[in-house]
Amino acid sequence: MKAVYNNILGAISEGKTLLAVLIDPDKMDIKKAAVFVEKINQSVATHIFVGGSTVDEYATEILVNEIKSYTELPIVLFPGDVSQITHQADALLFLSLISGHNPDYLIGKHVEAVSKLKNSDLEIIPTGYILIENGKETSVEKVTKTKPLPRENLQRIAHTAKAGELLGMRLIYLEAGSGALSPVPLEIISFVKQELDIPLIVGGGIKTKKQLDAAYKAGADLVVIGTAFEEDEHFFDALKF
Ligand code: 1GP
Repeated sequence: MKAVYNNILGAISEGKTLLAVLIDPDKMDIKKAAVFVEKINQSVATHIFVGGSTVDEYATEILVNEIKSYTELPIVLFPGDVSQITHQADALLFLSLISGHNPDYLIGKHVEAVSKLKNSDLEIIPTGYILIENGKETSVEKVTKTKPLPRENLQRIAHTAKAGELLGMRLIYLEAGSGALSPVPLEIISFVKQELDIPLIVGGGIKTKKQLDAAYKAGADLVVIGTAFEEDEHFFDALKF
């Protein structure tokens, strides 16, 4: 057991920032996983997240098993659907899409997941997932049929995050969407951070070291990057200490 959540809290209390590399099973060629994971091992990354909006059944489990044999980093599921839950990972972000009003993503999918979860050793981390408008429709919007929160309504975004915390969620994830044209604005990150007493995850559209550092400075405790690594593995070198 890796005690993923407590380790996140511990790292934050020591003033550390965390970085998750997101691997989408739908995009990762399993034959290339070993080399890719080795790059992650050599980088500043602290976590591997696995998930995608649309993934073939069993693809997640096959990929997680493969990744596990090459790394000691915690593997955290960031599932787009119940079918992506596998006991082979260390932890599961049990996501509630609290920026939207689709009951399937607020409780329906969770009920569906129980038969998979009740006898599992997966560490389950309830996570409030908040989609922020970024100028183009994201695949999360399409799949979940929800609207993101408008960027300019800072108060609403912050109160949504706080409501998630008050409902018992252990993490809040601000999401601009995979491959977003621009990341979550820094003022939104700092505004939300001021409201929260739980760790803040930020992801979507972060493609440079400058953007990564700015997200941390604004208050992100853990940043998630997928596309930038998929498109150019040299980005790992850019992030060296
Ligand atoms: C997507 O937040 C993650 O859910 C990461 O986004 O692929 O744009 O890095 P990118």
